[in-house]
Amino acid sequence: YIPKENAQVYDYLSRLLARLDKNKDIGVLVVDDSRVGRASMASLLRLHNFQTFEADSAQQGLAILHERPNIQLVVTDYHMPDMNGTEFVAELRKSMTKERLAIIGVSAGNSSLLSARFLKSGANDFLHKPFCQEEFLVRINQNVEYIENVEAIRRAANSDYLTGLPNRRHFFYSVNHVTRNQPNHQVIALIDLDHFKKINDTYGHDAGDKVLKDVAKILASQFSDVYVSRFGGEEFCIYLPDINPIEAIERLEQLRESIQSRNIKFQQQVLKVTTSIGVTTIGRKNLEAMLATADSLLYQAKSDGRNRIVH
Ligand code: GH3
Ligand code: MG
Ligand code: MG
Ligand code: MG
Repeated sequence: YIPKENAQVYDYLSRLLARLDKNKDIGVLVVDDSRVGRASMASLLRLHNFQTFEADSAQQGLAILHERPNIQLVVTDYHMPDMNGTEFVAELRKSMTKERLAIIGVSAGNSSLLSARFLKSGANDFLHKPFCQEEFLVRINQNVEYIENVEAIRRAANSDYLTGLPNRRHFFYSVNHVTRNQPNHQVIALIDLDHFKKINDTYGHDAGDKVLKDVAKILASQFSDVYVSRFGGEEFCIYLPDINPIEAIERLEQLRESIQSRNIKFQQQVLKVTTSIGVTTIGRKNLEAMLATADSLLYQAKSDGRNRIVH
């Protein structure tokens, strides 16, 4: 129980604690040739629970970034012996975008020109030295939140809201990358729930949603090593690169059985569902052609009586 007058304080503290908890997984790299400058920034960051890394040169900074994929933010000095701050930023931007890695330039001196140069070379933000702790941390937080927000938007854009599976757009994007490398064998399976409309009509739309979520869970757990997508409505797609077609059919047969035997709990009821699956096992074709074949085989599975695989 929290008294009303304390609710605001409580709200503030819980947000702060949540922030600190997130920060422990976020790496921040401090690049500065001055040991004192580095240490003061790193200790402030540690106070806020960030995982900190320190480099005394741009080269060392590049090496650390290479090894630590959890680094989301770089704070870099300008004057350094091997490479100056803006050259360092330009180098980083060759492989990492502003949305993946935030960079804050820091330097003393007559630096309104310097801040412009930092931003032009690809930095997200700039701080004049000396700065107060408050400003430093506010900028750090703002940039970390920017990265997190972009990541959240990216995740939302790539996944299906109901099931959490990758959506059709994301599926095409990632599978097209793989098919370009022309794997020797590739298998596409189109999976469609049987008489799904009846479930909606009999038990309601929420029951239908629960069925879709349960089926998605089975798919995600049995095919976590390959590409799975909710393709639309009650249709799912699996792409298996470099797999023996016989093995692929065996795995899909297991899937069909798992779905058939699943007791889907909705409120006080137990629902059952089956699936029809169309599978193309002919490799070295483009994705659209494989999908078209799988689709016609799925259609055949339906007309042959459903709850079966046709390949
Ligand atoms: P068939 O065995 O021939 O595939 O029959 P079916 O009833 O499964 O196929 P049909 O295409 O006639 O119906 C699909 C239904 O799926 C119609 C649509 O309302 C429902 N549906 C699509 N998306 C959703 C969803 O997100 N939630 C729910 N609850 N229903 C959905
Ligand atoms: Mg320096
Ligand atoms: Mg259907
Ligand atoms: Mg359908």
